[in-house]
Amino acid sequence: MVSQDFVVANNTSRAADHEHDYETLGRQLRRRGIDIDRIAEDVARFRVALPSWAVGTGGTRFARYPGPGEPRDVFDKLEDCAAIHRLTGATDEVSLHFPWDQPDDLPALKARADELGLKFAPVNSNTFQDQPGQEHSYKYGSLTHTDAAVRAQAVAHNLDCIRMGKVLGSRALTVWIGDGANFPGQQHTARAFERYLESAAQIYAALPDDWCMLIEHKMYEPAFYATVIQDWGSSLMAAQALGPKALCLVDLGHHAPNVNIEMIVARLIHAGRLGGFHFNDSRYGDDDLDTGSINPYRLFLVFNELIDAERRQASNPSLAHMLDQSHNITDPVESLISSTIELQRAQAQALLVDREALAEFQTNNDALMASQALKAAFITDVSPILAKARLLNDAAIDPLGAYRASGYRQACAAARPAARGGGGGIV
Ligand SMILES: [Mn+2]
Repeated sequence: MVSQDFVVANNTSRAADHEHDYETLGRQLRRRGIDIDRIAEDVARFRVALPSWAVGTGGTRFARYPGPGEPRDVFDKLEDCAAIHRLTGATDEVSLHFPWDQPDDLPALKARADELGLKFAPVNSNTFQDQPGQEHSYKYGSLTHTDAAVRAQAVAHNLDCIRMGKVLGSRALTVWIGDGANFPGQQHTARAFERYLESAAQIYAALPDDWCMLIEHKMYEPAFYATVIQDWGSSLMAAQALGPKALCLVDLGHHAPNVNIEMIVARLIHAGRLGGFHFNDSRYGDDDLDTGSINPYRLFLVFNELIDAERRQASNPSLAHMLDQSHNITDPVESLISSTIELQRAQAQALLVDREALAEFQTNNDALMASQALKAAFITDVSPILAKARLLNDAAIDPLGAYRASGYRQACAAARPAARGGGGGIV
């Protein structure tokens, strides 16, 4: 574990510089009519769930190169998540994936999470892989399969995920299916969607009152010609057909290159159906790169829509923020720490937008100054605000520096025997 005492000691040597930087930025922001403490308090309230599948090294379709001290099971994964939360103060929730994370003893897992101060975010079902001993194969689809017996098996797995999630205190089920076609003509496009709605309705009917179902769309892969839930339009149609507890989940990597994701976010908020995010970054496709590592401006623009909706008190359910990344060449703990920081950075920048001025520029069709209003917020170095937010949460001023100094990875490498390399780890 990374202990609280260690974090406090690590902060001591950085406190004076931090205070100085925070005061300097505070003076700057005061001139812009912004109270830095309010921004820091808002950022301190931000939470993002860690994906259990991302604390181990990911992989590509070609190979996986495991690192030292990888988690061996879901209990080790919780340890890593707790270490990340200790350093960031923003990640006390974990999103599990079944059956990957299915323990023999669910109450024991819940008890361990309680001990570590962790809660469970939406649980994820998996009908895009066959599991050992499974009666029917998902090779040609799951919830939309032409064979009713396969669809029933896929529905049953989702109901099982809800059952397990209830024991763990989760309140949502995320459903992503790889169903689709590789060839024109392979699948009846309309009927496949109808079968999806029929299967999803059975899952929806099993949701407890305080649960929601998050529908995750993805343009392609593994289906390379047509995917049944390929875009936000299909996702929204499904959500609206199912009922108010069905919401749309936006994974930033699941769109064509250059698609205007912030606009999708705005439209889903308009419909009251934005359920949450899988944050990551991408250059070409579903690259699952670290959040904010490729296109931080886009991330800022997404948060700009979220803050705008908040200020307008737009009617939309509260959002499930989750990371969904594949760490192939970095220490996954470090990637998750830095991704959390980038999310808070985007949030802080979006909180700095002068919305009154922006509204006026928009009304007057002053395109240049409107874009400058956004840029002024984006180019402000909000790092001292992020550090302050972490201090408010008893976390580290410099989480990455503290992590490297903690020797956590080395301790894990000693305690956890090396995982074998081998097959592709794409998830
Ligand atoms: Mn995802």
